[in-house]
Amino acid sequence: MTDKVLVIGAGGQIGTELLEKLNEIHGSSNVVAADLNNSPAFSNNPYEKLDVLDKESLFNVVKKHQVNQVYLLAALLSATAEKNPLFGWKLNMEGLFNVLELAKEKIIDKVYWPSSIAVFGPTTPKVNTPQYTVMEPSTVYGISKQAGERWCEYYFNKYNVDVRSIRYPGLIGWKSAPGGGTTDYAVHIFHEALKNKKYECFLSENTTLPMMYMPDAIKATVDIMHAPAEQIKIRSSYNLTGISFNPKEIAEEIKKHIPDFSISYKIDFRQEIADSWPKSVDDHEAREHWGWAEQFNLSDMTSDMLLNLSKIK
Ligand code: NAD
Ligand code: AKB
Repeated sequence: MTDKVLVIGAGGQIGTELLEKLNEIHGSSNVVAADLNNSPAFSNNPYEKLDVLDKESLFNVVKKHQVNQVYLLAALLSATAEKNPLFGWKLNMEGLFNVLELAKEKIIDKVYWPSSIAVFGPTTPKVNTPQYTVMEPSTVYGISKQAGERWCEYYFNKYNVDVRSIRYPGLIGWKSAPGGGTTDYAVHIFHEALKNKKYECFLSENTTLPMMYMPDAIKATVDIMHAPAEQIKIRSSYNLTGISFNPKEIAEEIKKHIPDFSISYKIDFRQEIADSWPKSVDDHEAREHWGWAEQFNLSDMTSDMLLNLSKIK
């Protein structure tokens, strides 16, 4: 049977790029893009205007297109959720429940839902953070992701729901804009370097965080979704790592291409969020269970970002 895939939140930073890859795999007519608003990124796909909080409309879209797999990307990210905690909790949790319930009722048979390094908190070991460790997130976003992970595992154990998840680090890509996270600086810095040769960073120079280039994140996403079910041994969410760096290090890397680029610092509320997250994570379970391996290091990513952004600027 041909898979019919629904991507909810398809117009966001990840959805825009994931859609391209899913179109290659399934054919664009089998990939339905859903979001609050239409986007040129969906021009090849069937589009549904959908609020994931509207359970009935979600059900109708799934039935109309005979969807059997859902990628749920709609969420408030860390910085945005801190500004609106109750709505952040509502969207991130109720959206997930609405999709998990469809899988529980066997209306769909597979779910992808991303978690984040935000599940970790100030009491978590910061270097090479293990898969299983102290998790006391201090942001509403992190609390919602940690609760979401627990519910994913619960639905798998109790209802045999085939739900798969990755704890993405901060993602960096040139095809789409970031959506309100703490790691967004690592995308903005490239745009500003090409446009103005300078960047004012909202995190301090030594704030090291786990990061990943978007092609690696998209590869991980489709790999975990296409792995045989028995290889997915963790049904909460997998640690996943690509590169760890801080603003000073990425600025140095950009200077190799744009020698007169300069960075300055004006710290804001996102520093506290970043300080609560790991510097690096240990992802050996993902590597062993379903063969995860990243392709891009900091130098490869920087060259590729600057090359592609300079073509479209
Ligand atoms: P984004 O903010 O760029 O995109 C989210 C999309 O969801 C937007 O297009 C938005 O319009 C849509 N949306 C919002 N509310 C909706 C609703 N009620 N119904 C339908 N659509 C709605 O986010 P992203 O960066 O693409 O992240 C996608 C997922 O990946 C989120 O769960 C996020 O927590 C997770 N994640 C992202 C990163 C990252 O660095 N981008 C890192 C870790 C985890
Ligand atoms: C954010 O900064 O909120 C996201 C994330 C790491 O979850 N990029």
